[in-house]
Amino acid sequence: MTDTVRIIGAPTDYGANRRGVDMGPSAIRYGGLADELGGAGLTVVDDGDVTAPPAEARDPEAEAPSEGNAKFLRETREVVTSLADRVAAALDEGETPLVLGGDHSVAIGSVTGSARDAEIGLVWFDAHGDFNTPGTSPSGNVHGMPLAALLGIGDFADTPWANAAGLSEEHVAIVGLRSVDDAEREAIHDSDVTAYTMSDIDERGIDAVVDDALDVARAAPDGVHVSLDLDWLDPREAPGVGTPVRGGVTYREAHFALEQVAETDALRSLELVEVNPVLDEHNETAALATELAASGLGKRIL
Ligand code: EXY
Ligand code: MN
Ligand code: MN
Ligand code: MN
Repeated sequence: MTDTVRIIGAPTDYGANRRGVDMGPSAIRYGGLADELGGAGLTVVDDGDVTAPPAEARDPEAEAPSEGNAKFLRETREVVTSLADRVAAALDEGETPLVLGGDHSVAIGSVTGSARDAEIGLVWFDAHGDFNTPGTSPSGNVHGMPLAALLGIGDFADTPWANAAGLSEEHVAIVGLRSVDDAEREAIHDSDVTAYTMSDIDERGIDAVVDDALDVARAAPDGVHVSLDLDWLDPREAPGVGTPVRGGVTYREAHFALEQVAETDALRSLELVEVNPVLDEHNETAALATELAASGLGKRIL
């Protein structure tokens, strides 16, 4: 990665089941992001936010499922298209994009932009598989679908807006799973994605699992995008998320994992998603996100 980090906010809640995650970029900035990154010796440029009108400002028809069983897919498509352009432009400038969500559907834009004209790997830290499609989703919430969209799984096949050209299943690793729907389980098994559950972390330790995940992603020649869903952490550490699941990684495990990311020197782009300040306690999840970003981007204690 380069020493200049470009912050790009993607303030959406179209893909989530709980309102408030659209305030994530503000909360993370307010939580001290620039200071944390500056303290890590990085040059920080803040690109502001991509345009994402609040759900209330959209066509009331959009409240209903807009495409199949996927809510706000149209609106999500608009946001991820402009986000992808911003991410690709930052990379063209030799900068490291840091995307702030927003719900996890924004990853469709981050990864598509990062994979433009490049063959990249992906590490997806998450409690959830995010492997549903409009046809399998129990909720219709697109934040449960971005990995399937990026890989063109099921009804996402042949949707160029969502199918990241420079991303192959064999270069994707999911880490920390503990909430997976039946159809997602089947789709993950049918894919060439490598998936590690919390049990794998219990059994082997965070070091071995994250090392292996990074090896999977680093097999791609042009670097690694890291997508960090804050619900990867245990809700005791990260209460400000819309879909908390007990039994996640600890504060120290999360930091160690992000330090491993930095150590590989393969990071191409990073995103922090699903911080919901309405559900948070004194902005602590947002502040945690800033600390984890600094670790992933190379902060050293000594
Ligand atoms: N699997 C469930 C669904 O598809 O509705 C829950 C998804 C939650 C996704 C969160 C953000 O990672
Ligand atoms: Mn997610
Ligand atoms: Mn999640
Ligand atoms: Mn190691």
